[in-house]
Amino acid sequence: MDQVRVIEVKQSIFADNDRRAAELRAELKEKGIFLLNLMSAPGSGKTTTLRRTAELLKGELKIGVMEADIDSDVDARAMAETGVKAIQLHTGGMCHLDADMTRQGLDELVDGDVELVILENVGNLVCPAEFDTGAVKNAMILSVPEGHDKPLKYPLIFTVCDVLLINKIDVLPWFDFDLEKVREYAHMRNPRLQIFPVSAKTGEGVDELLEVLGGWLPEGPQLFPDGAVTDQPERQIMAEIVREKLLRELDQEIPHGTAVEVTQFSQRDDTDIIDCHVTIYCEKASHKGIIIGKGGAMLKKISTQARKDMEAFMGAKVYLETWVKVKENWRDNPAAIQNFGYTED
Ligand SMILES: Nc1nc2c(ncn2[C@@H]2O[C@H](COP(=O)(O)OP(=O)(O)OP(=O)(O)O)[C@@H](O)[C@H]2O)c(=O)[nH]1
Ligand SMILES: [Mg+2]
Repeated sequence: MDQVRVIEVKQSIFADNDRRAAELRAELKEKGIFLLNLMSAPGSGKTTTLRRTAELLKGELKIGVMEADIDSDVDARAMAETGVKAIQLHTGGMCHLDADMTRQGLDELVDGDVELVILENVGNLVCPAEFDTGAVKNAMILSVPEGHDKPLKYPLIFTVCDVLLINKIDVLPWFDFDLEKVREYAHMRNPRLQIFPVSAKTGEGVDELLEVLGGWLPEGPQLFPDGAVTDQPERQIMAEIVREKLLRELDQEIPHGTAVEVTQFSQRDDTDIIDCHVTIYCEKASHKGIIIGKGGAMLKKISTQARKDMEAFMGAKVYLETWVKVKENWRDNPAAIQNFGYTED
């Protein structure tokens, strides 16, 4: 894309930014637009994280991104490459965005078909934290090379955020960065802060972040009656998805003898999130160990792959919990076979 729109935003002449931010938040709620404000020091990985998020979510959600900077359109161009709507906001030298500046950007970006807007605030750990933008949630990134002492030195930004991403964990081996210490210091500032170690470069940890984001978004269309259990065919398809992943990963080690039972499949009240609980049955304790894998790695891999397919099939966020149990000789037991949804042929 050759052109991205650059909007020169003007700081509010009104002193009461908090009130104007609250008004903007209420208007966005009415329109069904979720605004997320992302803050961090320069270079900690905001744009890289947003690019990865946009790639993963763009088929599911209508996303818009506002890139704020004192100059250049580098970030908006990078975002536009992912195919999401992106505009660049120039702050005229200001090191933050206020609610009116955010509103000016939204007026240019939103033309009625955006559900999630992410604002990449100007890169620094001080000024952006002092101005409410009108966002529903605030997230921040601290990257490994910046050091684990930052919650001690820049307290406010950790206090106003809902989520902290510890980015660039792929370079942890080369830095004296202590994940436990940063958790401790950040929670001293804000005990409610949700903390996610991620690598925007490799994608590690990004799924967990997307789950939180999905939980925040306004209600989508109701998929089932509240708390209701869905039709059997959908449960069966969920079981088949898990079984397919099992076979793909472990066909050599466990050729036969696994069954998959969906023990819960329901929609959470007032959300479009589906809770899906699955038990994988195998015939031997040694098979259970193989399915779970070293440190749970194999089960995590299977569950992650299955969850993605389930979400694509259902068009909704799925919280998948998976257990593995040994049920010796279940294939000789007709009741068990029927219970797992298999026919005896
Ligand atoms: N190793 C590693 N590098 C990363 C990661 N995320 C981002 N980077 C690199 O860090 C540099 C800065 O990333 P950006 O995404 O531009 O950071 P930013 O926070 O948007 O920067 P500003 O917009 O300038 O404030 C780039 O060279 C990225 O490739 C990561 O997870 N691991
Ligand atoms: Mg950037």
